[in-house]
Amino acid sequence: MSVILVTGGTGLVGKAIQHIIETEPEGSRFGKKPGEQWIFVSSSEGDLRDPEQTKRLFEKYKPTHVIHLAALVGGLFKNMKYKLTFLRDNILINDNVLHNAYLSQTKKVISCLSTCVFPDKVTYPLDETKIHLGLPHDSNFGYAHAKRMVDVQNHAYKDQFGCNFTSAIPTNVFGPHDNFDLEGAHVIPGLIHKCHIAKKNGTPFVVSGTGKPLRQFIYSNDLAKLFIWQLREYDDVEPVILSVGEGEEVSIKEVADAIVKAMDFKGEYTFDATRADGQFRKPASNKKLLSLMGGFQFTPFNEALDFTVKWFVENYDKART
Ligand code: NAP
Ligand code: GFB
Repeated sequence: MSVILVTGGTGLVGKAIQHIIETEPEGSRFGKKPGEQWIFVSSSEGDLRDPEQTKRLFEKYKPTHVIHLAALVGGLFKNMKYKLTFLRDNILINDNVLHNAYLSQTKKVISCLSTCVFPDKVTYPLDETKIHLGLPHDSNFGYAHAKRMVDVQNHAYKDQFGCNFTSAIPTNVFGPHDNFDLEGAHVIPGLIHKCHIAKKNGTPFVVSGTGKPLRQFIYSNDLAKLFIWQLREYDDVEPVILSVGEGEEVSIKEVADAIVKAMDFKGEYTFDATRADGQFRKPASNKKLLSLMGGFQFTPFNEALDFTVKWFVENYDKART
């Protein structure tokens, strides 16, 4: 019997993993396996910044495996505003989860980093060997340092206690059940929400920044399959980048144009260049992932975006806005 605890299980990525586990054929590569119990928890079951609540969560579920997603998460503007909070909350969460996994002899933990942890000044493409080769972009140095520390912790737990702790490095993620809150959201949910408001009120759709920065975006349901693969088939302490290919980089303007098209927005559409652009680009290589998996079919960006826009409009009343 395996008990797989997914911390942060009610968020964008957690909900996608739950969807894949519940919809893929049982026993298939990305489906639930016989004898597996999957548990998806939010902070209502325990604030993981608190050691006692974390201890009680592990005592309650006694997980054999953990996919550790729980984190204080946000887009560029929220990260710029709350650097200490992102640093401290995420350090607390990660230390409590990893130490309780060690104490309760959890067989395996996959923790979640992000491509924003990479140095801002380093040769491209970004790959798993470059995480610690320089400072991250200033816009999210709090979050980035907390996330980088997980890689350090994983190596330390392995060296001293032989723990099987590893990590995933997703690129920017989007999909249903995202956080669409205008102030804290990442770019795609933020712009979908903004465009929805502009269309409803007949007001301008204003994109922050110049629109020039480049990003790679992975659809949450694709990322979910990659996490399930990593849980089942990858047991090395070194992280794996979970991303679409370098060739899939798109500009923020291309993203905004795609949102305008997907929402059939006909109103005024402008850019506010007085707002920050953040990191210009962070092109990550998925060569290691594809060589280990033997290939993977990513959902085309526009198809995933159309589905996400449709989900948001249909679930506006219950979405996180
Ligand atoms: P999300 O939608 O904001 O969900 C965050 C999850 O973490 C929620 O279930 C939340 O539960 C939980 N959580 C937050 N603070 C907690 C606390 N103190 N104690 C317990 N649970 C807590 O985030 P997401 O986008 O799914 O991100 C999941 C993981 O992917 C994170 O580790 C993030 O760093 C990483 N990631 C995300 C992206 C992206 O573009 N979204 C990119 C790269 C990496 P409540 O709702 O109850 O607070
Ligand atoms: O997803 P995002 O907020 O974060 O994207 P990062 C920021 C880029 O989108 C900047 C532009 O170039 C912004 O100028 N943008 C345009 C907007 N309009 C908007 C908008 O309405 N909202 C937002 N948020 N951006 C994040 C890190 O960096 O990457 C997180 O801060 C995390 O920690 C995430 O790692 C994956 O891609 O810049």
